[in-house]
Amino acid sequence: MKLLMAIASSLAATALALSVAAFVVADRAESSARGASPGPSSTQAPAQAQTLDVELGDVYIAPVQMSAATGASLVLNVRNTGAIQHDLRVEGGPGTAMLNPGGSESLDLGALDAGTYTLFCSVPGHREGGMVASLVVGDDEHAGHSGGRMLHSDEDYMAGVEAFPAATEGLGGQPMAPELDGDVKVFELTAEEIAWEVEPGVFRDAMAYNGEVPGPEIRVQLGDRVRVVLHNELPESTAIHFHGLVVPNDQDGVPGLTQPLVLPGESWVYEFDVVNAGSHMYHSHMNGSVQIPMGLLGAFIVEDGTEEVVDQDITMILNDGPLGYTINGKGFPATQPIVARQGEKIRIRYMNEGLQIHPMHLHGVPQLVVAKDGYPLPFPHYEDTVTVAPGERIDVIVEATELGAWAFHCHILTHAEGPNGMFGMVTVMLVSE
Ligand SMILES: [Cu+2]
Repeated sequence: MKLLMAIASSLAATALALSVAAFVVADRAESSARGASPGPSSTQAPAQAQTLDVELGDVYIAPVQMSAATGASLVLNVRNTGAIQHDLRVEGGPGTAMLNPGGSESLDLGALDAGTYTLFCSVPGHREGGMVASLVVGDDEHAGHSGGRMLHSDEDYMAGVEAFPAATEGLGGQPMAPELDGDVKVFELTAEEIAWEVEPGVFRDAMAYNGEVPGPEIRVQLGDRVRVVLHNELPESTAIHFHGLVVPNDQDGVPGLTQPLVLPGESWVYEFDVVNAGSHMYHSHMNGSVQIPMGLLGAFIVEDGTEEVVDQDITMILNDGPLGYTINGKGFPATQPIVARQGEKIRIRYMNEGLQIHPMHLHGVPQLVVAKDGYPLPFPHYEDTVTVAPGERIDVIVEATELGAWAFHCHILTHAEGPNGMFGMVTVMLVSE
């Protein structure tokens, strides 16, 4: 961070001031309730009921802005169109039950007092991930010129930018040196539940290998013999799948199909020759839609000596779910910047361990796409927005030719910015002389 600060202070031309000022997350929750209290109003005469259709997706609420009149009861017809559970709650008021995928519920709010109400999903991480909407009832004096739209907060926005890059506890994806057993490279991974600080002051229930999210980065050479020893300290069964690596069937890590369950307290040993190079991953293959989004994942990189020589080799693991929208386990402003000297060549290895696609847009310079799923492309090509689908790995080369602080973010904008500023999948490439 000191290095970044020094470089940042030398960038007089850039308007982006970086400091470690505290990021006031609490403000996010408070800026929209504005004293309105949910619940039926006894002073209103019954009138025609109003209904609004509300869709809960992964992870969004549609529409994001709703309006209703005073004096008539309001019913929200809520449907979960996503692939995971969601609910809809009125801040300080009632809410639906937890709805399974495809589930629906009519939420009768009665006749509400005039005001602006905040609606959100209470699944951990979903509100921060964008599942928040506003409901303006009547002629809300606070809605001002926005015509009922929730006004964004310049103060919160600037506080987030100024806090970047914010310090948090724990750093994921740290390089892991193997123990050697003869010629075999041995990696010990312990799966356990932890509390993980995703952004300053925000700790989420997570699952981690060796206490970090993503798990330690494994990097070996083509032809190596590798042993991975899994210790399961979770309260549930698990297993490790080596995603993208060509391994013997009985090392593929799918309980019931290629191996027994690894029960709580048990260990399991994987061992194989590494026969294909490139950017790969390891992750849980048990209760995967929960264990992987909660953090049981890591990079497994295989070098074969033919890689283009670069000044920096950066792994960017994208994830979404209970930890929010994260790059290498952190959400903005706790994401790590890329700090480069002008002219440096940087390899970025995108890996998507989440449930959604993430089009990663780097301002300033194009990205040369050189490999997909670990396999070099016969004809590398330029993109400025590189879409990474779940399970994919895409390698790009970026040349830091342009000076300045360049925003670098997912371009599904609800993964990157809300009324209270930037969050989630946002970082900065800082290029200095
Ligand atoms: Cu995204």
